[in-house]
Amino acid sequence: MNDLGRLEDLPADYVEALRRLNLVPLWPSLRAVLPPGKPRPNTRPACWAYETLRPLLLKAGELTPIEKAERRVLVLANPGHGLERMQASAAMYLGMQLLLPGEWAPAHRHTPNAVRMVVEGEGAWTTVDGQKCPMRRGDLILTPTGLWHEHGHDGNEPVVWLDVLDLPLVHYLEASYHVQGERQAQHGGRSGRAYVGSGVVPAPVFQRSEQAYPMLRYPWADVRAALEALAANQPQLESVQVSYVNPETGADAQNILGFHALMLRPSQTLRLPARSPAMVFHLVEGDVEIRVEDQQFRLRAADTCCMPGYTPVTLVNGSSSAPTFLFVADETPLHKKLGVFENRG
Ligand code: GTQ
Repeated sequence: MNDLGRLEDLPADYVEALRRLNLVPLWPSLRAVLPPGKPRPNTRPACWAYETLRPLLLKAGELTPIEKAERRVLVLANPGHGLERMQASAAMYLGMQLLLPGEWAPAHRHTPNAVRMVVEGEGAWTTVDGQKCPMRRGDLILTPTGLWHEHGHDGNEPVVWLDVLDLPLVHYLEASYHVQGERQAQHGGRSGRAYVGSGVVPAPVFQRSEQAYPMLRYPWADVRAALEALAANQPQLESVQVSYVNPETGADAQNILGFHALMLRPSQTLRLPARSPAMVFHLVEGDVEIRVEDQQFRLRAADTCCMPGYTPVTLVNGSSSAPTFLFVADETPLHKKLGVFENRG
């Protein structure tokens, strides 16, 4: 590879004359924006242990009333991007949100898409577009772009969930904003259990739903049962995985980020190929070692980690007797829509 001219190689008055006209020479920066062979991601492998984060999140509950926070969240910020940028990867934002008994996080809607993966506690709910979605460990609740949402809590213990948003991307696009709203009237709306039978969808008078997001809540009990059934039915299947989809169309549940659940059989080692999108893993149940490049991360229940794209990742179930269950978020729908998706094996 030939060396390209540097900025310092140019006369200072020439560079200054360019700058005054808002002009920049490409060649000193060409390799930075188009590196050879593969990208140089800022996203680093990073892991957040729930045990270390939890007391600090509960402390936030003492320090900052919900009225002063609106959303009481500690952001899982990837140091490779700089913490103040609050991003886990190029397109993904992760936050751990705390709601205490009796609290209410007021209604708003915004352009970024969000999902909640419930981590701990009982009694909280999110109302999305008028549908009250109860929150239990492992449930996935969608808050797609533009839909009103608010969080409330009728229980008596702290509730914590993981927020996954495409906020860094939408912010980068200069398309991120929110609108405050009134407390929503709760209506039946989409029936929470309407899509429980796989292969059939409700069709009143043979009219299928035309809603863009017909299913908002994916109970963990159903997802876990689907994984166990898949593993039992296909003993040779290496990657026991399901994807969260729109049950009317089979397309990804949301437009930009993809969501999946994965089961590792006892003692299983699963090598995931190097693909262009970054990935997030959240351990719902079990024990896993994640190997990436020359690093290893040991995840216990409720731990979360982030991995850059273009990098193979190996998952090892640390238990020889029990399965391990992971929730996975990634940037695959975005990469596929943009035509930059790659699987390098
Ligand atoms: O719960 O609506 O972590 O608006 C960041 C922004 C959560 C939310 C976040 C949000 C929310």
